[in-house]
Amino acid sequence: MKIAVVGATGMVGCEMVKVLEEFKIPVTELIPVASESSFGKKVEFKGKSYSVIGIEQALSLKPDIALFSAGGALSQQWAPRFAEMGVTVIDNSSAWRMDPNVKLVVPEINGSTLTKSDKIIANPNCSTIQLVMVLSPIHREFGVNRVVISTYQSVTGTGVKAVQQLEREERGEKGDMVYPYAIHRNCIPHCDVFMENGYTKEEMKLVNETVKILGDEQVRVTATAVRVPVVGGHSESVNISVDKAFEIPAVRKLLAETKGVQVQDNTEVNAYPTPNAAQGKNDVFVGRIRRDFTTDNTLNLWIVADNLRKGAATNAVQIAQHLIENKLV
Ligand code: 11C
Repeated sequence: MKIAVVGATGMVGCEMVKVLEEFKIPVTELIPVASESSFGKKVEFKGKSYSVIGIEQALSLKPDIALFSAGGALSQQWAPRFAEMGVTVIDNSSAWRMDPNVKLVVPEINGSTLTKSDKIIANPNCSTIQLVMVLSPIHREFGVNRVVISTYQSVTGTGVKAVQQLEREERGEKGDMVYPYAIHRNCIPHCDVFMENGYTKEEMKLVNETVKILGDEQVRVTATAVRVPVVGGHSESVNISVDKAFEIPAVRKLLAETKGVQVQDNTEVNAYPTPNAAQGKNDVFVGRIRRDFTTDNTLNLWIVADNLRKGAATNAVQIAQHLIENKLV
C-alpha cells in the first residue's frame, strides 16, 4: 500500500505516521506531504527516512490511500481531485463531515457501511469520536434520547501554537496569543468560532456529528465546549437520558465489553480517567458512571481520550486498516 499523509508535519499528521507504524499497516511507500516551508524535511517511518513533498507531486504518485489532516480549505480543494484519480481519501478536517454523500466513520460503530465506492471518507471531530464510542453501545441497548455534554478540551486540539502559548505562559513569558485570553490557570468557554445561534462551531459539531454517526435524528444533543490548560487529551462530563430502565452495573458491564473502550470506575481506590493517563493511548476511557437521581432513566459519566489519537490519528488509521482488511482499496 502506498499511503500519503497530507499535513505530515502537523501534530495530527505526526501521530498518524506513528500509528501507521504501531498498527503494522502494510505500507510499502509512505508519502509525507506538507506545505512548501517543510519541503525536503525528513519523516522517519519503519527505520526509513522519507522526504516531505508537495500535494501536486503526491497526487502524481497516485497513492492507494491519502490521510488528510491539513485543514478544511485544503481538503475541500484537493480531496475530490485525489478521489477522481481513484485514491481513497480519509479526511480529518470538518470539510466533508456533514455532506450527505460522505460517510462519517468511527470503525467500531459504522465501519461496516463502507464500500469500494467511498472515495472520500470523513473522520469525525475529536470530541465527537470519544463521545460516540461510549454513547453507541448505550444507544443500542437502552435507546438514548437526550445528551447534555460539557467538554474540557486539551490545547493540542487547537494545534502546536496553542501548546506553545500555554508553555510560554507557564514560564511567565509573553508572545503570540492563539486564544483571546491566557490559557494558563484559566478555562475558556470558546472552542472554534461562535455561530449565529450562540453556540460555537465545536459545540455544533458535537450536536450534528453525533446524530449522523448514531444514525438517529431522534437523539437530542446539547453541548458546552471549554478549553482547559491540559495537553494529554479531552475530557467530557456527559448526562445521558435513555428510554429503557437500566441498572448501573449493567451499563458498566456493557461498556467494559465494548471494543476500544476501557472502564476505569472504582471510587474506593480513586480510579477514574484523567487526560494525563490517557495521553498516547488509543482507547477511550470512561468512569464516574452513576445514576442521575434528579430525573428518570438518566446517568452521568466522564469520558477521556487522547484527542490526537482516537480523536484523530488512530481513528483515521483504523479506517484505513478496515479498508485494507476488507479489500475496499
Ligand atoms: C479542538 N476539536 O479541540 C477541535 C480540534 O474539526 O477536526 C479538531 C477540529 C476538527 O479544538
